[in-house]
Amino acid sequence: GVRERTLIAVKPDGVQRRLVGQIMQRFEQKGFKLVGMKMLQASEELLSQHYQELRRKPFYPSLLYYMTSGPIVVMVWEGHNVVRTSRIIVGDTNPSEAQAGTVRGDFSIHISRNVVHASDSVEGAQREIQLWFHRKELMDWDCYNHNSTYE
Ligand code: YYY
Ligand code: MG
Repeated sequence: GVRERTLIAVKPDGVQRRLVGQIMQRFEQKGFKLVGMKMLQASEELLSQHYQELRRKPFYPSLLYYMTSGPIVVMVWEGHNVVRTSRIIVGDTNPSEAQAGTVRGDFSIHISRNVVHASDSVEGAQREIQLWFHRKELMDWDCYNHNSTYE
């Protein structure tokens, strides 16, 4: 439905490189609705829950070190098929494989510094949104031009 939500995060490298605005613009111009956003320094505790499926991967320690190295910007975007479409906007995990026109394809070179996070399933998105946001931090608001975006 049009109320599907996903978690997008600009990682420390993206913040350092001042890419927050350009990344947000891609979701706004597509027509998705921003329903939550904050800047924070992520704790290892939170990140270990966020990346719980990757705990045994060889790159996991360096991933956590990098993700705690500076502030990140976490956002919740809402709209029809937003989880799947966001993965397309963000591009392949490995920037060498990411198409030009995607965030990772346009702004990154190496998998360990791929600028942005996007939830990979509707269930995963729900889990991640609950992890990063309190319910009251998510705004329920009506977009005045909803009918220009949806039937
Ligand atoms: O969902 P996505 O971020 O595209 O990839 P994941 O497989 O969930 O891995 C999370 C994160 O881990 C990835 O964005 C970069 C990092 N990573 C890595 O540094 N090296 C790998 N071989 C695989 C993933
Ligand atoms: Mg993932």
